[in-house]
Amino acid sequence: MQVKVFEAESMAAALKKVKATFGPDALILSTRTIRTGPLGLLQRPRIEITAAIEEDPVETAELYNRSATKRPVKVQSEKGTDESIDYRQLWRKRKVIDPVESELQAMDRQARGEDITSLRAELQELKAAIRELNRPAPSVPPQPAPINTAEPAARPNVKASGSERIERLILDLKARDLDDSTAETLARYAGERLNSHQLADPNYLNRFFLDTISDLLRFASPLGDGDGQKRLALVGPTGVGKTTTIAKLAAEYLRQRNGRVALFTIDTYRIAAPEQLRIYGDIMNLPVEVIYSPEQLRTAFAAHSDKDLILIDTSGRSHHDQTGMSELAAFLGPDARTENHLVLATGTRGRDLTDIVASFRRIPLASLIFSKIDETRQRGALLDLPLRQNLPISYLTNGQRVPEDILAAEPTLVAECILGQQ
Ligand SMILES: Nc1nc2c(ncn2[C@@H]2O[C@H](COP(=O)(O)OP(=O)(O)OP(=O)(O)O)[C@@H](O)[C@H]2O)c(=O)[nH]1
Ligand SMILES: [Mg+2]
Repeated sequence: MQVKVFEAESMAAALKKVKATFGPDALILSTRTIRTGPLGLLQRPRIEITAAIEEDPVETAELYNRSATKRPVKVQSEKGTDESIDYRQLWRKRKVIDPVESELQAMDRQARGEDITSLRAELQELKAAIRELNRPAPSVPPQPAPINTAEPAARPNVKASGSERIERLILDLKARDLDDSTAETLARYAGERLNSHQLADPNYLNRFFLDTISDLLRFASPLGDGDGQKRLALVGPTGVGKTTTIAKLAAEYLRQRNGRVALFTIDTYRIAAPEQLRIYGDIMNLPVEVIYSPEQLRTAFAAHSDKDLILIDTSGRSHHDQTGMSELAAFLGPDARTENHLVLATGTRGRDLTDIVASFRRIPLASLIFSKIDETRQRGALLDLPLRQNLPISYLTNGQRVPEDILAAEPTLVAECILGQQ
């Protein structure tokens, strides 16, 4: 990755320099206003942008510059002949491996055919048991167990299960970051349903947990559902990847179907925020509306009534910021008829996640998007939080690349992520 600092007299001029050097794949890492020289504050402020790129900057910048003129771009087709397409088409033609499809192909269907379906009838019971454990969090966070002192026999509640295998299973599930009570419920469930041979067989056990976890969760696929205009808003704490995920979703939608898309942002909190979305809008040739008030949002919806999909970016809000939450509710309350997806960084601590969801419930929440799954192996929240909050998962994001690093949430994939097999 190359990182470079760009400086100019205005945000627009600085962004132009970033685009010219790094092209459309540039990542805007930070922006700030600087004053230099002996006169300090009296100097005219300049804008500094720190940007980064992972690919060949010359090639991408050249491609972008040519597309910005709206003239057809010459690209080498897969057959080796030249063909003229516009940038929007080029974007759609990017080869994106469907992770779910390739995952399904890779699965051992034979093995999955084994008959554990009778166990699924019991899952409602298990769901209820896990929800039952949704007690208010203790005021003092539990201390993590010191490494290597987790002697199963020393744990009285574990002893009650009466099986060393179950004890080990509980520890194993906890090591995968599952909440204590969820780990114990799942392990006991396995203990009740499986015979000793099955419990001793790691492959069988693995398949059992994959299927059990898959069946416990609910999934939503907002881009694929329903007729009529879709209005998807991404909300969440600061820096979790909302804007990047908006760009990924727009690209994914354009790749899948020939729909009309507009990008809105109500993130006018920081000077560079609308610019970040504008860059993505430029790249995909999509209209971008910067919205300053709930009234303007209504007007913009009316102006874009011809669009199939409107993606709405919002500013990151600390869940402690009650004023910010009220502002958000004024934009995205039930009247706005938006589907609000809460984006959460997967590595966030469990108690914080619970507090964040509680705060964002000021607006109607349709589903959860777990971002940055590539940054942590501690992914128990993918199971605990949706179960306890009774919310479906719609997407996972697994990197900074736009549009590639997004996965539609799908049962096996999510279960594998939770069990650390992805
Ligand atoms: N590793 C990793 N980084 C990501 C992912 N999604 C986004 N990022 C990075 O996280 C940083 C913040 O992303 P943004 O999309 O600007 O986050 P945001 O939620 O819009 O941030 P605010 O608008 O400031 O609240 C950027 O550097 C992104 O490239 C992901 O799935 N994995
Ligand atoms: Mg943002």
